[in-house]
Amino acid sequence: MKLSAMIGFLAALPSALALWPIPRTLTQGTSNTQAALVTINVQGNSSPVVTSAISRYQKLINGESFVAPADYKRGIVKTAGSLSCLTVTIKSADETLGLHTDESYTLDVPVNGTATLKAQSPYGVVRGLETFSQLVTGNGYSKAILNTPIHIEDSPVYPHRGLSFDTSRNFYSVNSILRILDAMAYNKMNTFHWHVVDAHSWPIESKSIPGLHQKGAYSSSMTYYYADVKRIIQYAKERGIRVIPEFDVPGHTYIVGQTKPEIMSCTNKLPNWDHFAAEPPSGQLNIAKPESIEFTNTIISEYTKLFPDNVFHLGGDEVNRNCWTEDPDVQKYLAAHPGEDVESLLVNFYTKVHDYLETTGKTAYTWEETLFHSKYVPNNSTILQVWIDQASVQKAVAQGYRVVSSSYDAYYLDCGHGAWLPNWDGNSWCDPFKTWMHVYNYDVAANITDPAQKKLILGTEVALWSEQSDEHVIDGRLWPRASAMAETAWSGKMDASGHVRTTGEVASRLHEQRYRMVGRGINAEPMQPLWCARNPG
Ligand code: CP6
Repeated sequence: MKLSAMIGFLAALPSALALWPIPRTLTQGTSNTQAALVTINVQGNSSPVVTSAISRYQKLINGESFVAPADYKRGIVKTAGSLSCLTVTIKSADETLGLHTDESYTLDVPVNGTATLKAQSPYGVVRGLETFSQLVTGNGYSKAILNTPIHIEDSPVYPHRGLSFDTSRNFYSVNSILRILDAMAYNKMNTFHWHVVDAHSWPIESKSIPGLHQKGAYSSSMTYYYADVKRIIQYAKERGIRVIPEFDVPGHTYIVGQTKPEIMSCTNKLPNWDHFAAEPPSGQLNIAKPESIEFTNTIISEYTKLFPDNVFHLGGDEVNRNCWTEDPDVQKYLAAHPGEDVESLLVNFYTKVHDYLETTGKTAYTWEETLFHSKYVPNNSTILQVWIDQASVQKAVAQGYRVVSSSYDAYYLDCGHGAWLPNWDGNSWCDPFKTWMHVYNYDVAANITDPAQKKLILGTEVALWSEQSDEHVIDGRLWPRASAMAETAWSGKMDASGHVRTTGEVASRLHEQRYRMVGRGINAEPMQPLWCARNPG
């Protein structure tokens, strides 16, 4: 084609909008608009998050090379107007991030002239700019927004759209974590639940007990120092993502014994580790010792200051009673204290550390076992993270708790990659692989009809346990399967007319989102042969 023939025309552009997650309401026209160079500016109030988002999306839009593959075969697209400017306005410059954060936005793209993005908060701007960037499509010569005029009103169905991420079993560089945060923002996810420590390593600097990272990190280069943590939190904030840290107690704590052996029970029992723990190496804080509570409170005191989010995760998963009933120190303690037993010790432990957390002004977040597998009754502001099954979601909301679901059957993205140490025989407890369709089909609200109980569902979190992943494989392990959850958590299961979206209906849109992520540097897995996209229908 001659250059002169291209003026006013764009070849091979898509005819359907490829937005992911799909906005709550969207109306579109039949024109197309050139968007070769769009300048984004703010009218009125601004904020550092808005400024940062604008410079990021300005670069992304101007550099956008995304070509929706579904349209490789489509013909010439005529443009009826052009867009040179996007004007952003916010009502409030409040940048605190939390469950209350207003992420809503309204976006108007006319056939010709100036587009407008209006939001209540800086984070609505972050979400709206992502949507705007997804509207811009290129063909290698030029860029356009199709199906103008467009009017979008959008806001999330659930306030908590997360990723649980384990940096203990294997280490992830800071850069790889930043890349995950980028990809989360591309999918409008807003919560990075950082399962930072576990039995295998303690990769985060501790200023109050330096032995923890000095002896517990895989190496000094595999350590998140305070400056690294602050960088991750700031980077996340600029993308509207909260960072909620987890310090898992009293189980999953073998590594603490490298520094504080005197507060441990059942450390590294071999060969019958599975009598004592869900996973080797075994080891739990000795709950008969007040020093275990002191240790935990020291950790809470230190890290509630480092992490600004008002929610703090205290773990509580997969506690094993044998670890304590067979511990000579625990036995000695119980013999000297008639009327007490392992259950009362555990209630005492949870009561003391949760009460201490409350004095810091933070809300407790905890795995479901803290409620269901102990006699402890968390106070009613506690958020429960469910992982076992849908019945747990129902039980938790029936008891009045706010809940986030990471149901392993739907959301454990580590599963299905072959057995490892505990199961070299090939019988992995974590199989099978969860396909994006399986992820998409999960409904966190299934079987919950009472509106008051429904309101207690804060959202969902995919989980990536890292026994068999590290930064070299993480992109494909997460994407596009986490994107599938992201849409169900932002857009909900149903469209405006009450129709439950099917995987068949959304597949091509997700496929395009996958190509968009690849274009932006995320090595997401392909969903099907490229041939399918070139031969739609
Ligand atoms: N580590 C921790 C894990 C798991 C949990 N907690 C886990 C359990 C079962 C499966 C996958 C992961 N590896 N700390 C459970 C919350 Cl199938």
